[in-house]
Amino acid sequence: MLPILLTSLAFLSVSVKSQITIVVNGTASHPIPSTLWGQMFEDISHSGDGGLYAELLQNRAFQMVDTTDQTTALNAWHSVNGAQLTVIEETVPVSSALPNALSVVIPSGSSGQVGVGNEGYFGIKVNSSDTYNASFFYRFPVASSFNGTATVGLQTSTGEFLGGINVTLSGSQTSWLQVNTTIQPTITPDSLTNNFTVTVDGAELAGQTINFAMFSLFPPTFKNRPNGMRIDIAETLSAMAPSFFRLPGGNNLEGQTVATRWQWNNTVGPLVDRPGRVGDWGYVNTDGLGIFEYLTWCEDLNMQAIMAVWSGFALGGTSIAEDDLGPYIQQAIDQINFAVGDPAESDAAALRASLGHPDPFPVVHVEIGNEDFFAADTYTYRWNQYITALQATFPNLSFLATSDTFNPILIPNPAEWDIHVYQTPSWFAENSFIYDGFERNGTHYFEGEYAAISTNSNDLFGTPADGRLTFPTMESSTGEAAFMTGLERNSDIVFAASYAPLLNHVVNSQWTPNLVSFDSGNVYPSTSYYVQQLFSLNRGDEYLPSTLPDADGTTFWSVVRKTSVVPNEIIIKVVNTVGAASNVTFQLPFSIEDTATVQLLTGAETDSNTPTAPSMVTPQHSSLVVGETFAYTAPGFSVSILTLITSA
Ligand code: LX5
Repeated sequence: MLPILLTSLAFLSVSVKSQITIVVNGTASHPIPSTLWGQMFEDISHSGDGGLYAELLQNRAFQMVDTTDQTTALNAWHSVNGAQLTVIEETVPVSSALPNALSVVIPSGSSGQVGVGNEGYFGIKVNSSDTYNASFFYRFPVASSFNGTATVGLQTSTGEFLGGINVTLSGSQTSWLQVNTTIQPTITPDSLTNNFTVTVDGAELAGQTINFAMFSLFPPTFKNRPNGMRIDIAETLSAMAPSFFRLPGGNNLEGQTVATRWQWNNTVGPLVDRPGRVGDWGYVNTDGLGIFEYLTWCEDLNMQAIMAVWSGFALGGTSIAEDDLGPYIQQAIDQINFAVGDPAESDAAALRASLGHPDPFPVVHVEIGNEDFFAADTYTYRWNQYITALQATFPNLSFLATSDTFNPILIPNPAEWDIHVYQTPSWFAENSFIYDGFERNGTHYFEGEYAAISTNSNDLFGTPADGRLTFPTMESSTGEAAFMTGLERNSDIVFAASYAPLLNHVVNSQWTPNLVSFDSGNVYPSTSYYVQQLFSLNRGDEYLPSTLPDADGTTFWSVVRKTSVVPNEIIIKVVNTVGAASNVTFQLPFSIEDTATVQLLTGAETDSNTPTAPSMVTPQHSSLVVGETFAYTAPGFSVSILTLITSA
């Protein structure tokens, strides 16, 4: 009977699950760069203003608004109890950077609290355990004998008072005066629909006008930094242990016009001196999150900055002519000097020192532009001029080109390239070997932006309809993970990689999917966030070659050794990009302890973390009995991190 039984069992094993045997090599092929996993940032979908940057008031200084269009100029502001609001071009502006002010007329016959309210960035989270720092500038354009108070507070959208404080206002104050105070709410409302208000006694001030400028409201910030970051988003990003932070963009570096490009020197110093700019994603950037805040953030998370400089091309199509690049290259030199220069040698570096940071910031890689394949014809001379000047001025820095690799040919030949790809999940799995074929000629690569952005069945690039994702799914996240095993295998030439975009406000987004979504009170890490986090928190110092995955297959893996711990750890990442489980057997050339830890992210193809199901898919921890040869079943649509301990 036995032969028949064995035959039938053998049949069963073949038809049910494929068996992949993976032989691991004990000799490392190359060290893995410490910068491999990091984050790409730009102010898109309110990633900065209304997101990571903790300012709670939207349109806080009426920057870049057209006073002939009051509806837009008053965006996020509303009248309280009949006050007449007008955004005006002030005859006596609070600063040359902020020409506009809010004129508040208290109508004759007013009574009760009258004034202004701000709804925040699509809501304001109010927490009675938090103390809020509020400020504004005011002046009476016509002096009056008024001596009284204004109430600075937080209210629900239905007018329930959540907390506030009275501050002194004087009618004799005809020049600008800044008021700084704190608000300690006594109530934590369930709703995020709350308002910041500044009101006065309508009867006392009936018929009078007060001008306001540069409002601001901050909750507690990450590391309690003034003008700092929103704690919950900052902590979510920090929990990825990123090694670099690309800033300030992406498209948002470039401007639609030369005049609206991002300019480092407009983003530094007192907030009242920052004009802001019309960003590239449909909203005004306050530039309260400026170069100093960006670079301080990098230090706070122990990250290198991959900092971009404007490269002479604006997205509206303008390239600066070859003979006119000088001032823009000088601005780039000043920007880099602000970050890393010697205060004794450079005014920009001296400015950094004057802000309390005499030492250089951690900048090693500087990117010349963004996606300059859109203007490849002029990038040839723009690259040549920028790199010639910058390399001579900063010989210790590395510079990245952003056009298509080797097309056009750039002189001098770039040592580093920033490559971007947005594709389908299957594209990422099918192209996990893309770097295996790259020549090893000393050139290094930054996979600066990548994400699976649609389904396979309705992909962006084919038919039928556009299957664009709103949030990552386990299909898209495992496609990215398959690609990342390739990046890790090729980390001898890939020195950095980052998913993009990093953040989006779910109420106002210009791009989906994103790594981390949020609203004004909650953060929603996606399935792709957990993939990025699993790779970043489970790094090795050196890569161990193994049996290569089938480039056309559906199961992918990478094996790294962590030599920075004793005993060394062997970290195996196994990715299954389809719904059927995948059986793998590992054969190791060294002895290991008999129990390994497993971190498993798995779910159904369309499983997704969303505001209504924020933790549908999160990493689960378990253990696995292992040996020099051991089997593992990778569930459908999964990323598994197997951590083994070597033994003597
Ligand atoms: C992409 C590429 C989304 C943006 C660009 C970045 O991350 O800002 O660098 O925009 S795109 O695809 O419209 O050009």
